[in-house]
Amino acid sequence: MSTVSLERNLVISTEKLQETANEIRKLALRAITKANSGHPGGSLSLTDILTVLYFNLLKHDPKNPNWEERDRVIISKGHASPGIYAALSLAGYFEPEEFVNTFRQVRSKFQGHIDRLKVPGVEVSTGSLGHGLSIANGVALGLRLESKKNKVYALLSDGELQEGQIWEAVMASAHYKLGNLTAIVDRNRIQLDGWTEETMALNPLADKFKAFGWEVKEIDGHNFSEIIDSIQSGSQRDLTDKPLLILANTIKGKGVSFMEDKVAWHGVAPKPEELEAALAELTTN
Ligand SMILES: Cc1ncc(C[n+]2csc(CCOP(=O)(O)OP(=O)(O)O)c2C)c(N)n1
Ligand SMILES: [Mg+2]
Repeated sequence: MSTVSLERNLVISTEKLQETANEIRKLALRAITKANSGHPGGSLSLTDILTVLYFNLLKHDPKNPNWEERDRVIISKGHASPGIYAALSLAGYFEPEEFVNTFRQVRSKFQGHIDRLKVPGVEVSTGSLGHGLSIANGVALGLRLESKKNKVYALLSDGELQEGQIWEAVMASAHYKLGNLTAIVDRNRIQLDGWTEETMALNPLADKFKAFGWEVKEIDGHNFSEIIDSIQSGSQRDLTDKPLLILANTIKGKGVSFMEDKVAWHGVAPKPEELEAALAELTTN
């Protein structure tokens, strides 16, 4: 059994992380199928990163979501709500079945896009892409002004980086030397209806962030050790170091063979028989 040792002196096996990630993926897909609506591809590509954060490295308290000492996770890709709700529910913020049974229903708090006022654990309401990094900058600056040690994580998608606002924010994070900020890009290479490089090329992405004054670590976004090491290196920086970008190479639809790297699974619900096949894969793998 391989293990990873953690900053807070916990040791969590990679098997346990994988098991948790599988459970998150299963809950997300069940909810999307029941609602017959939602975004599987970008939920599954983000899952391993969410798993490391919420089950491993993050300073947070699901019983006290507004705990002042918590790290702040600002998830800019708010359409990945099924994966986010699944992770938050398993972490203990609310009941998993409440989310699965009411996702995207009228009057449910579990809307298609995450809402801070409705769902405990959601730091910022998002869904309109492009805003998360600017918000994270403000939060990081505010915390630093008060000499607080809380870390700020901004989770971004890659198609989202085509928004002009992102690049204003990238400039500002570096200008203000936000050493308490780590941005993680879910680099699944696919956006709504095509490959990013064909729609509006982003490469060379690492070089672009470096040129803007960021430190960059490029990792396999499905390798738990790499995710942990990169996030830990971010959390060990001084408050006025360069901001850190973790460029996480991922696979859209990760974990379900027929969804992996398929543009078509960006925002389509599985049919019941497809759900069964997906759940079977996630149970045996
Ligand atoms: C400002 C804005 N424009 C359009 C959309 C509609 N939309 C939702 S998801 C998506 C594609 C996102 O692709 P990417 O950012 O790569 O996300 P991921 O692959 O992680 O799902 C789009 C265009 C939106 N949510 N916000
Ligand atoms: Mg993408």
